[in-house]
Amino acid sequence: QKNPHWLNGRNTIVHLFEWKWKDIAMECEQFLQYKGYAGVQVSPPTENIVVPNRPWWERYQPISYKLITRSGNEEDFLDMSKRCNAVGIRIYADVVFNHMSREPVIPPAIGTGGSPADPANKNFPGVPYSSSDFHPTCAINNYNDSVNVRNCELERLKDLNQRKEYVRQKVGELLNRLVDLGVAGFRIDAAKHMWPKDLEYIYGNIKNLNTSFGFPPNFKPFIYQEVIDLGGEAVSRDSYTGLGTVTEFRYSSEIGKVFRAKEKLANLTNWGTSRGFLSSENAFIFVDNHDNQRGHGAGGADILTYKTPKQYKMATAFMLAYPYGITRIMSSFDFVSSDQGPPQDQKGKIISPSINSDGACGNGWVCEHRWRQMCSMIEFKNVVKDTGLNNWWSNGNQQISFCRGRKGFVAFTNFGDLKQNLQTCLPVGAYCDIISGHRTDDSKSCTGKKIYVKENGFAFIEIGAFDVDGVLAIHENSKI
Ligand code: ARE
Ligand code: CA
Repeated sequence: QKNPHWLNGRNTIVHLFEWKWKDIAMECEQFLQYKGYAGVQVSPPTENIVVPNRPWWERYQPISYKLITRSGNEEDFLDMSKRCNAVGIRIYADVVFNHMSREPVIPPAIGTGGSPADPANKNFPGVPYSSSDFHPTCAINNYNDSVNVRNCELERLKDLNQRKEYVRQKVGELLNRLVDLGVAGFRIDAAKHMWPKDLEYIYGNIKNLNTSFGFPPNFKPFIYQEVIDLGGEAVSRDSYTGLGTVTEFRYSSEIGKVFRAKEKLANLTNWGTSRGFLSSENAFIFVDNHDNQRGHGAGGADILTYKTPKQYKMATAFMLAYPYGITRIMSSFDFVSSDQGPPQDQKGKIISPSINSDGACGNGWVCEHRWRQMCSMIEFKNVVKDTGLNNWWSNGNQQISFCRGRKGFVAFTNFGDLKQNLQTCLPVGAYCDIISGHRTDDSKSCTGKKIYVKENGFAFIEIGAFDVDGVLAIHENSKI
């Protein structure tokens, strides 16, 4: 349950937040498979309440377990799963089973699949669930009380009782149907608000992955549990690492601080577990997620997002260059207000991303996963697989570099011009910097910076303080 089942030569999950299933299938076939990505996290596929103006967070208020949302229906989901798995891209479903929706501000409650519900009376005929399937109403108001956190309502969302056999059965049916549809694993929403022993029971009843989607027999679904734990609360991430991997929000918070220059890059010799993060095989890591990119989750103003592109690309490059954790990249729609939902037409249908001639997205989608710098570092991570980190250098302040075995080299400056002769650990020759450009198809020239590595592995590395990107990377496949 800690193995994300990535194919060889693939890494990183892209969260195609609010994308429609049809568009994800296209993106798998036309882009992700060629760039070395490993999988896609999809938005909650279960029927959710329709909230006026369609804020993004309506999808975290289930009305039923029917697979009908603005992203598509069950047939669309199966088509996406078949097409993505056929090109080696795994699908991870964001599943919300801590709770159902809250009573709507304007009754009646209606779901994206047309199902009625009466949340105020904890009645969800679309499942069906009735009030006996929920905890008694109380509000989560004390994160120092682990019972309050599990048995009361997050944001007044009706809190299911996963101790009940019937609830476990309905959740199990949902998860197993998604396995039938070819998913490789699950993001467990609000895992912190469910008892580990209930989750253990539920996970234990999920069937093995579906071999007709290319999974070997007896593979268990990959589990990554959303547990926000920056320390100082009653519920700890350590209660969940026995069941599956856990989102390491301290990573997201710390990496934002560092690349906002609130800390010296030179201090990054102390990273990973030595900085108090989870062990690498338990740590599901990201620079930002759909909550904290808009102030809904943990990490506050330190979180880096597409809105500060230079720092965001440096932080993402560092995350992908450094051998730690299971990595995810956020792919957003452009937003101004934190409640704003995805681009939609007058009838409330989600508008598909357009793909411009330069490969960037339009129609209000940011597509960070398509940015050259992100894709280059995904390739870098694939090239340096199974190497360690060696030859760390720093100027004692905001300039660092390191090697990955003898296969890759990366350098950063977060202040001032970097102009140094540095050990790249690579064999002698000329290499293209994959951040400022790329190697041409004929492997004969570079569209960006060119680096000459001498016999002794040293090269003159230059990153101007005001270059577009504050990072430079070369690897054995960017040699000309
Ligand atoms: C929305 C409105 C609320 C309204 C509610 C019901 O914003 O005002 O009362 O609807 O109508 C998302 C949004 C919420 C939204 C919810 C339901 O973020 O704003 O409520 O959908 O529509 C805690 C949980 C953590 C959770 C975060 C948001 O521990 O699990 O809060 N994150 C997941 C998802 C969210 C989603 C939900 C859960 C609900 O990623 O997208 O909410 O399904 C400290 C604590 C953390 C706490 C954090 C933020 O860091 O340690 O535990 O996270 O504060 O409160
Ligand atoms: Ca709960």
